[in-house]
Formats: sequence, structure tokens, C-alpha cells
Amino acid sequence: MEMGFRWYGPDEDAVKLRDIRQIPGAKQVVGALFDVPVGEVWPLAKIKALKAQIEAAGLKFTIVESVNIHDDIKIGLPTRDHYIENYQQTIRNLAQVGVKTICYNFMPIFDWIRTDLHFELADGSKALAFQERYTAEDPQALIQQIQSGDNGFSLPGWEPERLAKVQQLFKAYADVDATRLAANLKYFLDAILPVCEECHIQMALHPDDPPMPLFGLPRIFKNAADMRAIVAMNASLANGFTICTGSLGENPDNDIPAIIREFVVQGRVPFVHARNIKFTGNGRDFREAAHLSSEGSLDMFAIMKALHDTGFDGVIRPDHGRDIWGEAGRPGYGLYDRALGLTYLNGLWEAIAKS
Ligand code: DNO
Repeated sequence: MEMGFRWYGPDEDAVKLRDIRQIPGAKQVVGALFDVPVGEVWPLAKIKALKAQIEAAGLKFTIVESVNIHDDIKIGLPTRDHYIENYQQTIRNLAQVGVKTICYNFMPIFDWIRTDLHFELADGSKALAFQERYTAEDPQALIQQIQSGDNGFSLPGWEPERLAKVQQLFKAYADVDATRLAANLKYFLDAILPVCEECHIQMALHPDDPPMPLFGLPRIFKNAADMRAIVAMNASLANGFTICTGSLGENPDNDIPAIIREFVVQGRVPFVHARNIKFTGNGRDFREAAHLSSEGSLDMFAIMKALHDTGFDGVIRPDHGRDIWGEAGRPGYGLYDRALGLTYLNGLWEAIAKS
């Protein structure tokens, strides 16, 4: 197991590589090319430059989060084949520099959805939060609210150029129900997994966040049953998952240690996002919490124990942190609380390993 830390690159992240290097136990930088438009090939020279920077800081680069999927692929338009060819070339280019894992998601239009980026906790720290009632309104209202509170950073999956087209996108997805979305995922997987196998890359599909249909858009990775269905679409071992404890944990029916125990032993989990959330008492509404088990609704010890027991040998990264100590970072991706999270998770791991 190695601990990683997500980084948005020299121009887009207030966190510096040397900050990451100073977190005890941080070995991997989970990076991406954020300036390549979704659907375009990631140029080899740019990938090499990113890797060189990370390695010069004494860190490793073997996981990419994310290579996003063009909406034409998710909608199933005839133009998808062109974007799939581009994706195949990106896979080849990433493999050339030694990347082993590609994290991606198959969520229509939005990536993760939160309704508040600065939910104030009793101790004065601020966390991301989700209240279902705000998703009953026009998505445009939520988009404006989110964009006005993003501390000047664009959120992953909420890039302005993408959101500008949101109404068009809703129309384009009108006929895409969960069955069609699943068929489009299968089409994509059947086309790219042979390339992954040739290149020794494993895909790591991220769960839908939150794991339920919102704004009438379908969801296909909400729980263990969905994961079984996705494995059944294409048995290749390159067809893997990112286990995001927060996303799956946002449905209290999901037993995350059980999910880990089922899929890690199959060799399908190269990457884990470890995050805690706290249900706020109204249905599935939640806010994010510090990683420590007692701060939230998830048992992080049980999660780390399941990973340890199943011989997990991929990368774990702390997931979203709160804004603490006066930091006004990229929402969810400041330095301090994620660093605390990484250290805590490493402490759990050491204790489990030595007991
Ligand atoms: C949010 C992240 C997601 C994740 C993508 C994976 O903080 O967990 O944006 O990177 O869904 O493609």
C-alpha cells in the first residue's frame, strides 16, 4: 500500500509539490492534465513533463485522476468512436511513462454534487455538504451557488466551459436511462480494455457521488450490485474500481468493508479514496467530516482493516478535507486537513499491521 495525495498542477493548485513531500508517508502524487479538453488525446510530451516534475520532488506518479469521458460516449452518439479512439491513444501515452491506473467516472453531466462548499462546523472549520432539497430545484441555481463559492478554483467536473452547455446536455441525455447508460459503459469498456491489457493499465471506475439519481439523471455505480453488473459487462481484470468510501458511504445501506472484502480479493481495486462523512439527520443529507472515525458516520478503522486483511497493495489517498487553520483552499482539496487525514490513515495502517 502506498499513500497518495491529489494535486492539480503548478498553476492550478495552491499546494506545492514540496508541501506534499513534507507530509510523512506521502509517496504518490495523484495527478492529471487539467488543461486538455475532455475528449482530446493527452499529449505524450505534457504527460512526461508532469511526471518529471513529480519525480524531481521525490514523489511517484503511477495513478491518473481522472481521464474524463466525453459526454458523446456516455450518451452513445455516433461521434463516440472518435472520442474512444482518442481515449485509447491517451491510455497508450500514459502507459509509456509508467502510469498503471486510470481513475474515471461515468456520471452524466455533473461529476460530484454538493449543495454547500462552506458548511460551517461547530469548531469553525468548513466542509462540503449535501442537502437533497436543493436538488429539487433547477440545476442552474445550484451551479451558480457552487461557482460563487469555489474560492476562485474550478472544481473537478464543474469546469465553467462544461457547465455553460448544461441545458443542451440535459436535452442530449433526455433518452438516456440507466439501462442505456450501462450499455454505453459496456461499449466503452469493450473498446478500451483490450488496449489497457496490452499496456498493463487498469481502469478504476469511481462511484457515483452521491450514489443516487439526481436531477432525473441516471446512476449506474451506486453499490455492490452495480459493481457486480459492471464486472459482468467485461471480465477483463483491467476493468477495475476506485473505492471511494465517502461516495459509497453516502448511502448508509452500503457496507464498505464488505465491498472491499469482495472486490479487493478479485484484484479489481487499485485505488482507494478514504473519506469520512456525517449524516446530518435528514434522510440522506450529509456533510463531510475530518477523517477520524469519531468525527463522522464511517468506521475508518474497519475500512482500513478490510483493506489490510485483503492484502490491498494499491494506492490510498485521503479524500476531501475541511478548510481549517485559516486556509481557503480549493474546496475539499486544501493542504492541512488532507495532510492530517493521510497521517491518521497511515497510523491506522501501522497499528493494524503490527497488531
Ligand atoms: C471529487 C472527486 C471526483 C473524482 C472523479 C473521478 O472530489 O472524487 O471528481 O475525481 O469522479 O473521475
